[in-house]
Amino acid sequence: MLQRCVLQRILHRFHSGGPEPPRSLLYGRPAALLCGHRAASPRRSSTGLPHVNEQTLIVVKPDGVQRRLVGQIIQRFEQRGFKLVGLKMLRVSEDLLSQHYCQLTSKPFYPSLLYYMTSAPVVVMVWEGHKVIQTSRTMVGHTNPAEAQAGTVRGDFSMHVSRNVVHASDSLEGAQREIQLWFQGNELLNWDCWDQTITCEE
Ligand code: IDP
Ligand code: MG
Repeated sequence: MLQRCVLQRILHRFHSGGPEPPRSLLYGRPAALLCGHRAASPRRSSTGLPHVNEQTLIVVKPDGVQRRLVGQIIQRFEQRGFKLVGLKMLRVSEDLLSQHYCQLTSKPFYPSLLYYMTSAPVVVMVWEGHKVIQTSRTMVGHTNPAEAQAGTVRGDFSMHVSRNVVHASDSLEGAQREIQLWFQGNELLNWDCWDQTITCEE
């Protein structure tokens, strides 16, 4: 009930063209975006909701960037309700990539994977939300696009395992390790989505 009242006040202010709602209206806290070093999970966001702030690493691989799929991939995570807390484009070094794929170094395809991933820019992101790691893996689909379900990123946009468009962390430990590998703490933004109480139960 209290949530409904708060939402009605916010919506009323939006529709009446008023100023943006301060966070104090929503959460009884100061209106500010907070920066700082963050662990992937578990931790509390500034909303105090511990269960919605799991984080995962998503990388749009070189084929995804070259095929201009970045926007469509971001859109899928946004429309699902997840919150973007980190985003950058870079040409990844062999050093970083070898750490990222440290479990695959003995695989026969590893040299070509390394070459391909370092051959052109990637877009790397950290997404946050309730069960984001598991949900992202489902959204991304099977490693081999030939086996990926239609409706998944790989099932919709790719056909070969060596060019499967996107990376998603596969576990909590993996996500924590990968986020720390790709991002400095101050590159992640701790901010509150005003729709958080609509997309997730407190
Ligand atoms: P994942 O990306 O679904 O987590 P992993 O087994 O961790 O799959 O493999 C990492 C990446 O290595 C894959 O996304 C894919 O780009 C590449 N890869 C995996 N298996 C093969 C293969 O058999 N041939 C070529 N590339 C592969
Ligand atoms: Mg993997």
